[in-house]
Formats: sequence, C-alpha cells, structure tokens
Amino acid sequence: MSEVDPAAAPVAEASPRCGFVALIGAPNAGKSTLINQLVGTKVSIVSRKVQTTRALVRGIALEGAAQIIFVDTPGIFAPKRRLDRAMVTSAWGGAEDADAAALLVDARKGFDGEVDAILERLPAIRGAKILVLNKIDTIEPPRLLELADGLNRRLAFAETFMISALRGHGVPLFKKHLAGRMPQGPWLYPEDQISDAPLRALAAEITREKIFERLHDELPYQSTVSTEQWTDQKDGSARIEQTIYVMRDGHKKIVIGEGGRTIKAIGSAARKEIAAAADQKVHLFLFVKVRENWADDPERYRDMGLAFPKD
Ligand SMILES: Nc1nc2c(ncn2[C@@H]2O[C@H](COP(=O)(O)OP(=O)(O)OP(=O)(O)O)[C@@H](O)[C@H]2O)c(=O)[nH]1
Ligand SMILES: [Mg+2]
Repeated sequence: MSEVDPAAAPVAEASPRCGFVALIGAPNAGKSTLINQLVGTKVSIVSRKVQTTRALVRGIALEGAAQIIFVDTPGIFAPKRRLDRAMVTSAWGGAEDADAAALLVDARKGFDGEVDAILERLPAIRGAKILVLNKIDTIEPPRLLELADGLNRRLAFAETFMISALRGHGVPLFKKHLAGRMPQGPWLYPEDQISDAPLRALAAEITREKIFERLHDELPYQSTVSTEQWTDQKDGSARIEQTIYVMRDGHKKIVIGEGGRTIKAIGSAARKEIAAAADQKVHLFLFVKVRENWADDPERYRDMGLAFPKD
C-alpha cells in the first residue's frame, strides 16, 4: 500500500507548557475534592466541615503537552484567630503567584457574603480569573445560569465552568481549557510526580482527616497532627510515629475514646491509607498530647507549612 496511514505519521511534538493554577473559594466550596479529581488521586484531604485545608497543597496534572500545577488553598473567610489569619493569608498568597486563579463557588449556597468578599479582592490578582460553579449535581439548571450571570455581572470572568467535583462532571473540559492557558516552558516536575508534599506531611493530613471523620462534632478543629518519625525498616515496611496535638485534657479523652477504641479506629483507617499512598507496609503509632496553646506555637505552624502571624 502506498498510502500513508495518518495515525502512524510523525506528529510535530507540541512545545511544552507549564504553569500554576490556584483553586480559591469560601470554606467547603469543594476545592480539595476538585484538586484530587484533577490529579486523579488524593493529594488533599476533604471533609464535610469548613476549614479543612490549612496550608497550600500542590497537585500536579498532565494534559497534552502541558504540566499544570494546581494549588489547593485554605478557604477564604473573615479571619479571627491567629490560625485563621495564617490560613487566609496563605490562600491569597497562593492565588497571587498563579498564572490563573479559579474561583470555586458552591452552587447550592449561591452568591453570598463570603463570595462577595472574595470578589472584592479578586481584581488585584494578576492571573486570569476563571469562575467555577461547583456541586451542580445539587441544583436545577435554570438556577445555575442565573448564578453564573449574577457573578459575571459583578466581575467579568475570562471563562465560566459548571462542574461537579465530586462526580467528575465537567472536570476534563476545565482541565483542557487550563492547559491551553499555561505559558510555554519546560515542565517543573518529573512526569510521574503528582504532588510536591513530602509523604510524611500527607501522612499527617490523612490522620487529621480520619480524626475529622470520626469526631467532627466533638472536636471542631482543635487538633493538629505531626509526623515525628518515619523509619524505613529492613523488611521494606515503615515505622511511623505521629503526635496528635489537642488543646484540652477533655479533648484527649475524646480522641482516645473508651478503652482506646476511637484512637484505634483512627489509627487503623489512617494506616491503610498511608500504606496505599506510600506503597509500602506501615506500622503506625499514634500519641496524643495536650498543648493548650498549640494554635499559638510557631513550631506547629512550621509543621503545617504556614507562616506564623506575629499577632
Ligand atoms: N454534592 C456535592 N458535594 C461536593 C462536591 N464537591 C465537593 N463536595 C463536598 O463538599 C464538602 C467539602 O469539600 P472539600 O473539598 O473539603 O471543600 P474545600 O473547599 O476544600 O473546603 P476547605 O478546605 O475547608 O476550604 C465535602 O463533603 C465534599 O464531599 C460536588 O460536586 N457535589
Ligand atoms: Mg480543602
């Protein structure tokens, strides 16, 4: 056959692109759910509670010739306490450095005061501003269009997407669009890297998620987790020691539970997930310590990857 098979013909290599996309929004908008969906695996923890994410989490995705580094940020709200201020400062910092900022809005909640406060500050951000209406599985299409319209009247977004981060609807299209927006340049990370967070940080976050899941009513957000030791053993397994810091003696009792039942359940759920993330057998040891003012302790902020606000 003399004809050339077009599928077999050499294609000119598209030149590589690489850039940063910040996911910002009010607490609970679904930013972490979306970054996990974009990357294809869990890089950031998720919960039903607000203020789950505390520091910037980067997840890396490939789309054609583009490497897109997504930055999951803490939810933006009116901060009161020191930890709140550190989280919100970190969120805006992540948006300022990005090539594009995607504002996630919970479509069920709609255009409320929290979203309005973010829109107020958004024009100061240098990158392209993209609106993402999330949780479209929860509302009717006419309301969705109304919401998109109202938000675009308030700020002219470069683009509007409607997605369900939980189910994945609309996510591939969103990712494809972003790939085209990334500046030309070499990839910053190896092809198979999906996160820049060290495993010990992800391991601490996984345990914090398990605490959230079990104790969301009793322990709003009075705890933090540090991975103190990670020892790779001769048999290929890892021995990991983590400390859960709580603020009160009563909280320590809650985390441990009757006869140690709660901490056992937290440890077993966390161990399984850490083992899967690390791709090795894991022996996990959890300790609970009372540190009345961990939320005012600079070292805990360093642990979390947050700058310590002076006041
Ligand atoms: N129905 C529905 N629920 C969603 C969707 N996306 C996220 N959620 C839920 O919304 C809740 C919050 O999700 P997260 O991803 O933790 O939200 P976040 O914006 O990262 O929250 P913070 O880190 O606290 O700022 C979780 O219970 C998710 O399962 C969606 O598309 N549809
Ligand atoms: Mg989050």
